[in-house]
Amino acid sequence: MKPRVLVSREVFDETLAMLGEHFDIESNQADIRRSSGELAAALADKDGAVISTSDRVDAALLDQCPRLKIVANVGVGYNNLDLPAITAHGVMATNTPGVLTDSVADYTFGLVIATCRRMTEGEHYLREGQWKGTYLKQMLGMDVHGATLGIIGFGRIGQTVAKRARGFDMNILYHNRQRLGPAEEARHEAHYRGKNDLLREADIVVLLTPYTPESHHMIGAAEIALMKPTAVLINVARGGIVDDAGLIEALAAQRIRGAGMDVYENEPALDPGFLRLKNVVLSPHLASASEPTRKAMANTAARNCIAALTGSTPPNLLNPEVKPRR
Ligand code: 8YV
Repeated sequence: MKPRVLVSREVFDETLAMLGEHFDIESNQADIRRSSGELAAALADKDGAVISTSDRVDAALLDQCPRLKIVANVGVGYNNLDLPAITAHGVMATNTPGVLTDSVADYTFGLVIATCRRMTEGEHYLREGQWKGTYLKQMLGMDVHGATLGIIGFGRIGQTVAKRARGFDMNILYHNRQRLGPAEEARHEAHYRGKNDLLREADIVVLLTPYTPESHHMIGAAEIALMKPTAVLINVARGGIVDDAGLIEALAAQRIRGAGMDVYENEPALDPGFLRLKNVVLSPHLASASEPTRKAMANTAARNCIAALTGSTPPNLLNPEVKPRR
């Protein structure tokens, strides 16, 4: 009997072909969204799952999936996984780090430029037929080159954003759970700051930290009040790291210049307050959405699943205390 694997959301044909060489696959190329109950039912007779970061895996689900040995996240962030519960059920969990780093760093810079230079605001203005010709003080923004960039969360993606920032002659500050060594800081031309000092000094604050109970509402009204009135905030990490209601209130009061958002609390049901604002760029969680990168993410998850169900240790195992078993 071939192991049975669920692919919870639409993937690329090549990913299904890769998995199909080893497993009986239940796919979802119609990309129908499942409730947690429907996901549990679909997983009840499965040995493995290739899932999206919007699929929640917790004890309640795992209790209904006695055969499950691996959950392979198609994404680097894994706040959708209750890792202690997954480990307690003897199930391996994996993610897809590295393959999306450059695409997310590119997109982050796109959001930085779009927010600082009011790019989408200008497009709406034009599309609404308001543009009557150019004039000197039209829709003035702030310069990105030479500005002070503050990166909160200085992992692979944060460091890659810093690499792009050096190309813009920016002064780079970073805050991270662990401070880097002097050689590493020198290599990235990045200066360590406590979170509040970074918020006070930066012209552009970029959030790239994992979403955990500790980082929940890491940026709320009090933190935004520390920022310069000319500063912008960019969230490409996870909804919930920012208190969206507090941010909306600050943007409406123009306590900071603007924000660029790719992730939201309760997404896709983001706070409608964002939609009434001009000084925010709104993106629907697209930071890794280049075709080569999304293919690499899906195929990486597939390889993790194949390794786990053929007795090897998956390359991106998040809970090494759980051993592969057939
Ligand atoms: C995912 C992401 O693409 O990797 C992550 O953690 O958030 C994105 O790259 C997104 O979750 C959609 O699948």
